[in-house]
Amino acid sequence: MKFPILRKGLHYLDNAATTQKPEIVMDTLKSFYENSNANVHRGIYALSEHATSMLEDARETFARFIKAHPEEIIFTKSATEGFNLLATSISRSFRMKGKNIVTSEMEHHSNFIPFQQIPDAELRVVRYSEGLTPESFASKIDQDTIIATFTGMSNATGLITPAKGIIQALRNKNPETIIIIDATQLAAHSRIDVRELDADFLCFSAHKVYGTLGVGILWGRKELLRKMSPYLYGGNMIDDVSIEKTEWTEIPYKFEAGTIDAAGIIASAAAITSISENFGENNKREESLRDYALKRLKAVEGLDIIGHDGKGKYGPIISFTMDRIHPHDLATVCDKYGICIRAGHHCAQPLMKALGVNSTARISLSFYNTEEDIDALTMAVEEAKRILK
Ligand code: ALA
Repeated sequence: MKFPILRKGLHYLDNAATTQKPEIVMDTLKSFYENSNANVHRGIYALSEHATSMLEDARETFARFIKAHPEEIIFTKSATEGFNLLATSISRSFRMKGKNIVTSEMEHHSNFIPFQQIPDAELRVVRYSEGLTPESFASKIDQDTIIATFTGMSNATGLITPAKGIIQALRNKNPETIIIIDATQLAAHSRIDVRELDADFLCFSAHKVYGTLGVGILWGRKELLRKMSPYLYGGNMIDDVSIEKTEWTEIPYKFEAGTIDAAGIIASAAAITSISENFGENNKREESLRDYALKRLKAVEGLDIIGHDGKGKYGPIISFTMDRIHPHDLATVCDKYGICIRAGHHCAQPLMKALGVNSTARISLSFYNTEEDIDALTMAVEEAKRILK
């Protein structure tokens, strides 16, 4: 796979923010707009039917990627929109008064705020210090828990939650609870089988699995999706509209109001097909790069790594702080050497508060990274110490 942007001298270590795109993504986008562009599910002419069939093939590709049925795949504009869709649609469809919602302190804001903002329901939060374990989740849930939502992998620290065990514990205590998984980070680094996982909903974004910006994937159990009210109202999601009332069309289209980014979805599906070929080997490479990075960073005096301490599993994301150096200053020094790292609160302020920091520096690795990228980072970290301390 070729990644044109990865020219010599660029050390891209911010893959949790977005991954770089293989050539096939740009080629597919160009070809779609040159040869196949028409609005999908609307035209009764060959060009539109061709674009529609390409879109539905892409839906099948995403379904295969997580072992789901195509009709359970809803395209949104981001994982964030997926969580907002769920929070809004669930509260439009089920009684929320007297109910509670369980989540964790480790969530990205996109999987926290939409549920925090639901009126009438109590928010119960599993604290980071309790450990994100089946037991800690089970201790928060009761017969009134309507939603439990948590991440499969922290975007801020790389900690992987024992999602299957947590889901089993939740199901044992309340089989009716709607379980949502944030797979935004997990999707690029771990094979997902939604049936085996046994959640009800799962969201991720295409741009973090080598697809285009502006495409989100929401998987949901069809029985639940059929019961739920739409999130956005508009074109292409109705059966019949009259002045008195509107009847919705079937899933998944009921949740896809408006013109969707067919070109981006089709190009993102091409990325998924391409990465699926060597998925397991790529994940192993990411693990070995993570171990190399941990070894190099642990050797830097004054650098504190968050987690990666033998307790729990971690993906290829490493967050760290440095004695008397602000993460933003560190990121600026790194940038001078063409090293892209993220610095900040990573849209996970409750977690930052639990860790007792305002921000961290973070590297996040992809299989296309190299040991040289990590060597460049350690050199820049030492340079930052020399300049800034
Ligand atoms: N959620 C993305 C990140 O963690 C943007 O960087």
